[in-house]
Amino acid sequence: MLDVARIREDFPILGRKVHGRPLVYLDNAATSQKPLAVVEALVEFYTRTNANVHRGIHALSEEATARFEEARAKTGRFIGAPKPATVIFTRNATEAVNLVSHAWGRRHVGPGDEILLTEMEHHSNLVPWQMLAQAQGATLKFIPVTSDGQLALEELPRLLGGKTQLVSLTLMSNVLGTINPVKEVVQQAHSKGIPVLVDGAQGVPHLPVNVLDLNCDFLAFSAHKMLGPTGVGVLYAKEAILEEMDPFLGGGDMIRDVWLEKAVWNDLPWKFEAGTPNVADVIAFGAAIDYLERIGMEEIRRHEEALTRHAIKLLREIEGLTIYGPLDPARRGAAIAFNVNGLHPHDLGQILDEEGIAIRAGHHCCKPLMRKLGVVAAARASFYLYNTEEEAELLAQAVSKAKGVFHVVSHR
Ligand code: 7TS
Repeated sequence: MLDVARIREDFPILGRKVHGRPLVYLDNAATSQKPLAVVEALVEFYTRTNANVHRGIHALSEEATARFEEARAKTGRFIGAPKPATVIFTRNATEAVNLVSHAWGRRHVGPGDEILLTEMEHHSNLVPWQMLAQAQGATLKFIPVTSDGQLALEELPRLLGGKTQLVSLTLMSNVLGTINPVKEVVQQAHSKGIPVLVDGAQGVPHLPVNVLDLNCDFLAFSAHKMLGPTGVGVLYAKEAILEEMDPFLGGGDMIRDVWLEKAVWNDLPWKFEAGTPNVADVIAFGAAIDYLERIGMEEIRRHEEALTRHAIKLLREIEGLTIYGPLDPARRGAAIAFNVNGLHPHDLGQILDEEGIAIRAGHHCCKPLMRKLGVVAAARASFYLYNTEEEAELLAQAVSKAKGVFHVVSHR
């Protein structure tokens, strides 16, 4: 069992009030809050160590470089990567996917080729492939989503054709909460020699993830959704793939040697990190990983599964409320999207905000999925390690109350 009361003490923001009410932060799928250890790592870096990396021979630069590379090693260990050099820092998960669509995609995807995605992808794992397909004359295919928010896996053998160059799918949906059977998808794709990119933006913060176990070829995720600062993303890829890939961006740090007419590339991972990286935030991300590891991802998953069970049970008791995605907490994460009959999710979000409850309302950057669900928007409550059962109860009470209020207002 997580000692949630103790954990909450590490997150000063959770003690603040919003509109005079204690904050109930349920927008973790958008971004998580940060523990003091992460904030302190930032302050410590800027007050003691600040210097550029991989350059100076002076003490500060050497220290900054060592701590930056230490954070890379930690990140690699956290996801079970065989070598730190297979971990590339980007700005966010979105940039990690774009890195692959440019640097790998332009070489491997040609006219008539296919890229297989799913109908539940975030725009970050959809639009980059649309751009690539358009540039290269390729086609996108999609694993359908069933009415209960799961992938129609029986379609996979048919969809993995001779022209498929890549499969790219999310580990966990940011709308449906669905945890996808990525390992199974990887096995089927690999049996046909097709590599797989996993969008781990929602999965990595909430589930134990091991890239060797998944056997995925690429994994993209963002630090800010897992207690780390904004401005740091990660691309993991198999070493052989990275070695063979051309760089994405050109500039300082990514070169071994440069002449006026040409350049040769640096070793991994720096070949993919042009320009001054986000040194301070990467180091603070290391502190976030330490924090998550101290608590344990298995424990976090167990806590969230129990919270999800509780929240779904309470929300289902509200008449006219529809939850999207699987209802079984074992098959899903703690991002719960829903709609209430006769109540626009934006209005609901606003009413909940007045109660100090932060949720997200909108299309959640999944417009095609919204169309599939037959809605333009949904409300979404998303939980993390510091959320409590009482907060799930406050959410359900506030939704019931909002329904009552709105019913009265709309019938005046
Ligand atoms: N993939 C998934 C599955 C996501 O949920 C998100 C962000 C991204 C990729 C992109 O992450 P970024 O850090 O590059 O922006 N999802 C959300 C969300 O659900 N609400 O706000 C951001």
